[in-house]
Amino acid sequence: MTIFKLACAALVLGTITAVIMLIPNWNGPGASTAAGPIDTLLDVMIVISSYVFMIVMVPLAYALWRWRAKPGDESDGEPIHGNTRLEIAWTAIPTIIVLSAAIYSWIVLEDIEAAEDPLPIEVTAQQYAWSFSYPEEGKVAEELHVPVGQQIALELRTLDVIHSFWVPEWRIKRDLVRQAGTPSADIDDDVVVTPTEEGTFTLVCTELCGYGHATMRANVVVESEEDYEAWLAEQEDIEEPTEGAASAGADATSGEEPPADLGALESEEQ
Ligand SMILES: [Cu+2]
Repeated sequence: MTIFKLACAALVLGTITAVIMLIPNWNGPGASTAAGPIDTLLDVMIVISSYVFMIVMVPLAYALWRWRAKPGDESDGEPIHGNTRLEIAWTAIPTIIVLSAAIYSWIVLEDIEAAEDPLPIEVTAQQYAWSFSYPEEGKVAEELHVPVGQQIALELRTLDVIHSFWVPEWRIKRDLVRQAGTPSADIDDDVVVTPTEEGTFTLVCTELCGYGHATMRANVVVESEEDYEAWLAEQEDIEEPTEGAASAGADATSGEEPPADLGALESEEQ
């Protein structure tokens, strides 16, 4: 009977916790096709976590109250032998919960990252700035402009330390990791995203990358196809790296050569 009452208490308190925790809009406004599925995923995780939390806390609180030592009682507790059935249960149930959550997350990620003829844009990070190049149009820019409703594939790469690409409204966050032995190739795949709202957003570096990390931001402008085309036409052309002596500008955008002081940049971080 006690177990039944505890279970009921855990379910009621778990429900109350879940309802309260679902009230805040934790992720803020969404502005891409990924926002809906990601926010639903978070809500499901919040509900699961609320019940798990109360299923642990209610019996713990009950045990602390019910079996606390009487004042002046210095004796040892009774020896307790293992309970095989209970141990199997508390191993199997969390395994099922975690595996189910992992499979659900995997399905959501596969879904939001499914590419259908996206517009390729190269994103280059270095301490402490972002730059963007549009290989199909041969343009480079310091702001990221994209047409609304167009799926884009962002090819992320870093010229020095690890950075992380985050546009909160797009629900996209991905580390940029330099592959050992290559100048700038990123070990990760492209990030695919379809912006659904026009406006100006902020690209934030969300991996602590050095003393200038907090300033490592860039404007992201989502606009109509016409505005995007007009803006792109005004941007600089991609410089072709000259044989043997690529200019600093080409380094930052093409990533063909590491900056000459790359070693110095990296040692600063250690
Ligand atoms: Cu950073």
